Amino acid sequence: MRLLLINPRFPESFWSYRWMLSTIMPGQRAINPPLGLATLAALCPPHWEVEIVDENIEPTPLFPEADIVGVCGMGIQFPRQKELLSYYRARGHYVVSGGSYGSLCPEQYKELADSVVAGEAEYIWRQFCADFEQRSPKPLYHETGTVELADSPTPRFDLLKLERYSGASLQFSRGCPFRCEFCDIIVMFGRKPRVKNLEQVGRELDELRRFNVRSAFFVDDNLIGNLPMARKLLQYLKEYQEKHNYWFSFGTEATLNMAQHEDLLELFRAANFSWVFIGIESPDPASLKETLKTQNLHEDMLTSLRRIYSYGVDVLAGFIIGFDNDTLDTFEHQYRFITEAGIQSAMIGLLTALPKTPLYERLEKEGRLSALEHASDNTRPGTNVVPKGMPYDAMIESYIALYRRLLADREIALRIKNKLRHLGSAVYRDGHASRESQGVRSRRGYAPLEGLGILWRLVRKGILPGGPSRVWHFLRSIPWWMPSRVNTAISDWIVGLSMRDFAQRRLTSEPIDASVVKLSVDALRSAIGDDLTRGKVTLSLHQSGGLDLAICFKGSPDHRFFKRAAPSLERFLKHPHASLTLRIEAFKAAHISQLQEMLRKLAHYGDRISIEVDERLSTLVPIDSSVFHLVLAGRRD
Ligand code: B12
Ligand code: SF4
Repeated sequence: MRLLLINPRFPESFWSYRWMLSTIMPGQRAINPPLGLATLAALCPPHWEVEIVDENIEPTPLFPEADIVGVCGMGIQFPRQKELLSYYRARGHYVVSGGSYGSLCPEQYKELADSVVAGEAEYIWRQFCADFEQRSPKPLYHETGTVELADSPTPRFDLLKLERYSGASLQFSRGCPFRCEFCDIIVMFGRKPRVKNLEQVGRELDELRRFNVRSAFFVDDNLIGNLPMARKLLQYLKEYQEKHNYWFSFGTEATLNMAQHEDLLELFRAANFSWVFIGIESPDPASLKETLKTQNLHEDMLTSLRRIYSYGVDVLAGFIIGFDNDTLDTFEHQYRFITEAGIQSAMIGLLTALPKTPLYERLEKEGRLSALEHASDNTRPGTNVVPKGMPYDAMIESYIALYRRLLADREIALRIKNKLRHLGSAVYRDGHASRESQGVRSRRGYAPLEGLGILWRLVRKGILPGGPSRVWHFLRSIPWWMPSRVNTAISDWIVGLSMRDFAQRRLTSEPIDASVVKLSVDALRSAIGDDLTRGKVTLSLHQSGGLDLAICFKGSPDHRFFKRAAPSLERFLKHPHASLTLRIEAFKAAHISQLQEMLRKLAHYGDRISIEVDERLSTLVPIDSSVFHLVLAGRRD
């Protein structure tokens, strides 16, 4: 049996870190690989041939040789997941849906997939495989109980192209004991954390070492959800690291109450956790109480954060604005907190109600869910929640303004300073051993030449283009006298500038300047005028939410078309609300390299470029669907 598993392309969101990946880390295409698919692959019968395609790092195959195509997806991927399911289904493949959103809302997939796999797959996927081999697969496999994680296999890391990601992931536990009102995790995985045994973890780490992975992310919902087991894990990891010369740098997600357990923090440090993602959500205790995030109320949150820092563990954090208790003043409170805490990677989102959560149910009863906005991305200037304490439009404006404010050069530098003041030494930070572990050779981090390359690209493509003011803030934020902290400051600049690039392009309410658009479209018309008059190419402009320019190749254009069109198209796409649709109905093989050259120039705007290639031409004109939105025509041969 041949199974193809696909992770659909993500639209850009906070965690895409697009600028960082495309500018500073050439070769890396995404932050993390799809661990769910690697786990699913390991659950298949051994005689099945399995392939994993992650459309975020490689194109999806248009004519795969597969009996079954399985497509996963978070809510944010749902539109692309639907396209992929319907394309492969129309081509005669048996299609199966699974993953995060399908686990939360299986009913959405009823018409889209031949079989819907909802929930943890360890038991039900094995059942599906057996049924499929017996030619009697069912339309729905729904895990309504929970899975013993001892029954979860070592993921098939060998099927992932790990070198194209910033790090790899593994999982120790599922579930979280808390009950935050907005959370879908406890709806999907329950409030009783379940864990793998330590031998399983050891096997997974051995596998990752085999693939030369140094940076590993425990994707647990809350690594310390089961405190006694978390202690055992950390002790185990500490010993593992000692035995393997501190091979790994770890990161994870955990709750802020980790700061209440100094023995635990010491273990985090000893096991070489360099960062932890924490849901801080709000500096306002009333908002935290409202959303039942009571685990953040043990003490002053800055004190907790600084204690975590003091163990050499950096903090990435999530923040939410839009609780009923929040007003427009909340934006100022959040700004002050994030700045004082020195949190560079601050994922700030507007309160969003995910289906099936207690928040969703409450707001539905109160008639406060807006049908206009979908709830899949928490980091966009919009939400499906009708706020109570402030007008919607003012909230959106303040949200955009908060990001802009936090991402000014001065602010990035200030946060670095505020953090470094409290950041203790890690066992290994940036290749420098702390006193306790002197003498043990560090094997993590970048080789000196690689590190220099990163710094060089940051300075050339990130710092210098910001002019003298950015250069000044950069220089004053680097603790040159503390070499072990220099890399932390450099990473924070990379993160800050990447978020800034994201916010500038994605978090904007800037109206389209019609005259600028007209200029670039007129320039395009005159550059390709001959092809237009000969009817080889048609051009039209449509206004909906933004502006879409549609170009259709009806005949083969002049070979100079592509070179001439590229500069005006680039100018047009500079506007964040502008998009381009290319429809290729006719094409000459001789023009492929010119088309590719034009697309290479436009790749930066790839997520706003849709390309539709007539099916007869799809092998002649290959389009990289990991860069552009490749429109998939769902036709049968
Ligand atoms: C790791 C992680 C990430 C990583 C890696 C993402 C990736 N490439 O997979 C990063 C940090 C990049 C990330 C980013 C985002 N994430 Co995220 N992420 C997670 C996290 C913590 C763990 C996912 C994981 O790997 N689990 C381990 C595997 C083994 O379990 P699993 O995925 O559940 O898979 C099981 C089953 O679902 C099933 N299965 C999985 N796939 C398939 C496919 C088929 C065909 C079948 C049959 C079965 C099946 O089998 C597996 C074994 O049981 C989850 C929380 C969670 N617990 O799910 C959030 C989560 C998935 N993320 C979420 C969100 C919102 C995002 C972002 C949009 C956030 C943002 N605003 O930027 C971005 C989008 C991605 C991007 N821009 O890159 C939401 C999704 C909400 C939803 N229900 O749709 C979650 C649930 C967190 C939350 N509650 O807020 N994320
Ligand atoms: S702490 Fe995090 S995972 Fe746990 S219930 Fe709250 S939001 Fe969900």
